[in-house]
Amino acid sequence: MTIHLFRGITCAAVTMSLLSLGLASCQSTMSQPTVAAGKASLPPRGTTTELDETPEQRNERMKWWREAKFGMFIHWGVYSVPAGTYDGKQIAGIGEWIMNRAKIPCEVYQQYAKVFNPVKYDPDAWAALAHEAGMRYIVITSKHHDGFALFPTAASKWNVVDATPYGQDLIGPLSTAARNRGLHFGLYYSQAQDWNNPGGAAAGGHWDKLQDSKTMDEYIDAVAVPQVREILTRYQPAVLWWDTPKDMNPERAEKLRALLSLDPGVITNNRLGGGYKGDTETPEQRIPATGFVDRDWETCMTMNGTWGYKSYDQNWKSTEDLVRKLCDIVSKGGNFLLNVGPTSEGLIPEASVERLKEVGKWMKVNGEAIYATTASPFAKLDFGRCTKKVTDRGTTLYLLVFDWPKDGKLMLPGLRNKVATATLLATGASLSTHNSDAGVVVSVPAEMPDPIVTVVKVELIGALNITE
Ligand code: JFZ
Repeated sequence: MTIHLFRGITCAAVTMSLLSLGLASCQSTMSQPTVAAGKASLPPRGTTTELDETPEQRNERMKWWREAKFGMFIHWGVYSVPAGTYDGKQIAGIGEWIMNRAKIPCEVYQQYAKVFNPVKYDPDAWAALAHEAGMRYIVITSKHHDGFALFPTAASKWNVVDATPYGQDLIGPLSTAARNRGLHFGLYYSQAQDWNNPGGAAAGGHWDKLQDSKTMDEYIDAVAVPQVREILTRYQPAVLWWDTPKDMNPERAEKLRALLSLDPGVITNNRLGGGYKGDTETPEQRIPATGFVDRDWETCMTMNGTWGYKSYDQNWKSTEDLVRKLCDIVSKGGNFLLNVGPTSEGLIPEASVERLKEVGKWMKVNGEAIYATTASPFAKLDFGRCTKKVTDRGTTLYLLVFDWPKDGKLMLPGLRNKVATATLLATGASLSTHNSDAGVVVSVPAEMPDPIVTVVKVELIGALNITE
């Protein structure tokens, strides 16, 4: 029996045995089956893309996201109240998992909502900060694994309006503020794990009998489906970021996927489960060695060691590290979704604010080398990374220099094009170049002008020509 996959790949035997286990998935390595022979009851597979889009329509839908390159992830919820400490003990691991890690009973955890009162929340200040950092989109947790909805919902009382003294929608005002700043606005939604709404999945299994008082299918029908319908219709997010498909299956996933038509153009990630691939790969806390073939991708990462706020995590990455990570990711064709974890008062930690402003200073000068660029044409460069822009007129390379050359020469190995102009992007100062047997050599000043990353812009004549 053969299963035909998208892009003409087949993976018959493996998929078949997984299907019979109810675990249909060739997840990480291959595309998903459209129709499994003899399994007519399976729902149709694929994203909205794979089902009813031409490649041109898909390119059009993905355009803003591919050009944006840099976004802000926001993990915010009731877990910012314990902020990493429960029962007098610092709980190891990421802050938003504290309920699961410490096996806090639902009734106890729900008390935190009674003191979740983010009176200092200023959605316009958050949007302004993202904008100042050079970010082009925001993705915020509308509901994380603790099941707490940051928006009003008819599907559960466990939400900001019904369960907190603050009593107001947190999502709508940020959606408005982001759009007013010209940012795209996306929502994260934990569709599978939900530790407070009965029947939701829990990594490691349930620890409170309330969690077992309904089935997962009841949870999907009573909570996840209505809430996803609410957020898609009310906020029309540009991104819907699913997470941890624990215990998802094709039937459950299809109920959620079917809602995407409520929000035309929405971009989804690969974490819905049930065999759906979505639009984007989501390497987490790491930058892949190379990009993905034929897949859009986005690295999400924390600035310290946690997504949700932990009062005592001061393990911050440096500005230089963050800028270089952005350069590394973009040179491989990906996007960078960089996280902040606001406090229960509604403040983004000062260490994050400082770094984002510094990243923004670099982006203001060098953003041209980041936005709307595509991946480096070179397998390896001794000095750092590279991005490119290809137009009808020619090709522009942006050399992202991490290690300033001692001999004053940047080598572009195997490059055969003539160079029209080479300049320091920051100042426009022109640089001399020559073509050697080994490739193009760009001569640079003795001192590194920008120790974070110095960008050299190289405009080439004609179509890119690289031979090793
Ligand atoms: C998930 C969440 O559990 C976590 O709290 C946070 O929201 C993060 C962005 O996403 O954690 C994951 C999800 C996927 C992987 C690892 C951690 N993964 O694919 O390796």
